[in-house]
Amino acid sequence: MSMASGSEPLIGVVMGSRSDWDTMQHAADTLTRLGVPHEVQVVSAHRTPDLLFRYAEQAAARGLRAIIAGAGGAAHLPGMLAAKTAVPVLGVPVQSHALNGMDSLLSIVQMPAGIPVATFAIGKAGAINTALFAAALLQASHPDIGQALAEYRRNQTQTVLDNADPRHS
Ligand code: RP5
Repeated sequence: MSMASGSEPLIGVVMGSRSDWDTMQHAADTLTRLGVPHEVQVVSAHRTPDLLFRYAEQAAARGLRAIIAGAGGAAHLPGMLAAKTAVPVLGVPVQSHALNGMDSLLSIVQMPAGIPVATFAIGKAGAINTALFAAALLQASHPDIGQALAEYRRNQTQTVLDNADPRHS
């Protein structure tokens, strides 16, 4: 497991395969940019089910406040984590080759009533937004993260305003 941004992790970033990292690195990078302590690990619902159960069972006691989980295809990781922990799970549908991520999206979003997974957009946009959402969840208890989030949004707005003419780069 790899740690980032200093102190004990508040957010877990997990993914079903190393092949998901191209997408999930955007969640981790955004958390780093916002100064959110997090960890990163491959946890596969199908290939390492016992690890998945352990990860979910220990998440709350280890101090995780949310788990960002990305998976593609038969994307059971977010739902199974949510089934085993009350720590909020934010799901990222990874864009699959065969079905372009529609399979991932539907696997993650169509949870039965009683076991929620907050499901985000397919791919990079979803990965970034899970990190921003996690930061928003943390800001009440961590004002520094709230300030970083506000600055992120200010910068984003300014970038658009500074580049309003699409004919010029
Ligand atoms: C899922 O299967 C993973 O989340 C990944 O998106 C997909 C393919 O995995 P690999 O065959 O690339 O390891 O479990």
